[in-house]
Amino acid sequence: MQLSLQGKTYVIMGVANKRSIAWGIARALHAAGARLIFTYAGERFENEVKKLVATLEDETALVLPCDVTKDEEIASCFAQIKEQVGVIHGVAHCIAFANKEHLEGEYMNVDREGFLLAHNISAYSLTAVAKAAKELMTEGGSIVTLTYLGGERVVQNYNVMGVAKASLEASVKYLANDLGKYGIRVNAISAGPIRTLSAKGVGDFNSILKEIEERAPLRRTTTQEEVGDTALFLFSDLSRGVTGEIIHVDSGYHILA
Ligand code: NDP
Ligand code: N5H
Repeated sequence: MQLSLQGKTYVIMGVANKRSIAWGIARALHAAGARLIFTYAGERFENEVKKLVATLEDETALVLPCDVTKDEEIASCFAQIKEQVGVIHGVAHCIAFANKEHLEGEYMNVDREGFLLAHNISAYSLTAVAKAAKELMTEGGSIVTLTYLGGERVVQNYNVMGVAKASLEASVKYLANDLGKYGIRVNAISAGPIRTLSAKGVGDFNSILKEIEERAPLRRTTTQEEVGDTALFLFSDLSRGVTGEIIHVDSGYHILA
């Protein structure tokens, strides 16, 4: 059994720039010989994504719009993929959003609209995407999403995103149960903090990283490459017995009190 993904096709959702975790996953899958399809939310990052994808020098790569708040966009995105590629073998869901003002201070200050927005984009979207992807995953496959420790425990400032990640993690388990009979596995990677565009503007991100360097069992922060390699394992047959799992790729930080 090998880690080669030659002859397999994966949809990568959530590349904003070269720091994106989704891009770390894309590089690992590309190196293993996979064909990749990229989706982006808004025109804001379309050019950035296209520029990055061009660096892979793979003429078979596709770049399509898919704002996950729009059912019709999810439907047309996967319809286009079906038309142009046919069968897919997996999806990397690397998408989350909450209003900035709800990522500081007390959790309970979130309003109904902000709560629903965070849950819509960061949790419900996995279920909507899994349902659309299932139709193209006729040879079975693997769906991978990204979560964070703040979905299991209270982490200062993570707030409504922590509640949304708890919902995402429960969705992983229910989807794994629904999709197992079709040979489709569903897992999450709980990544340690990585400096990405989403993490930008987080006041004390430096001190969060410093605490990990000082206290995490491996005494270093998490890299995009580490997450990419674990995703590669989850997309390959080496993980064929693993589903409904939340794998921590965080230098072991989650085991600490
Ligand atoms: P990025 O900012 O690079 O990626 C976030 C992505 O979410 C962007 O590509 C953005 O797309 C996408 N997105 C937001 N709204 C929508 C939407 N409506 N439809 C489709 N896509 C949307 O940050 P990360 O790489 O850090 O984040 C990826 C995932 O990793 C997230 O789920 C995050 O919670 C998780 N994670 C991150 C950690 C970290 O420390 N960085 C730690 C643990 C988990 P666009 O740019 O096109 O708007
Ligand atoms: C405990 C922390 C620090 C608090 C930070 C919370 C981060 C939450 C993640 C969400 C996804 C950030 C977010 O929605 C930011 C937006 O309000 C503003 N940013 C944008 O619109 C940019 C341009 C686009 C590209 O971003 C998105 N998401 O579309 C958590 C950290 C230690 C770890 C961390 C950063 C976790 C995580 O889930 O990302």
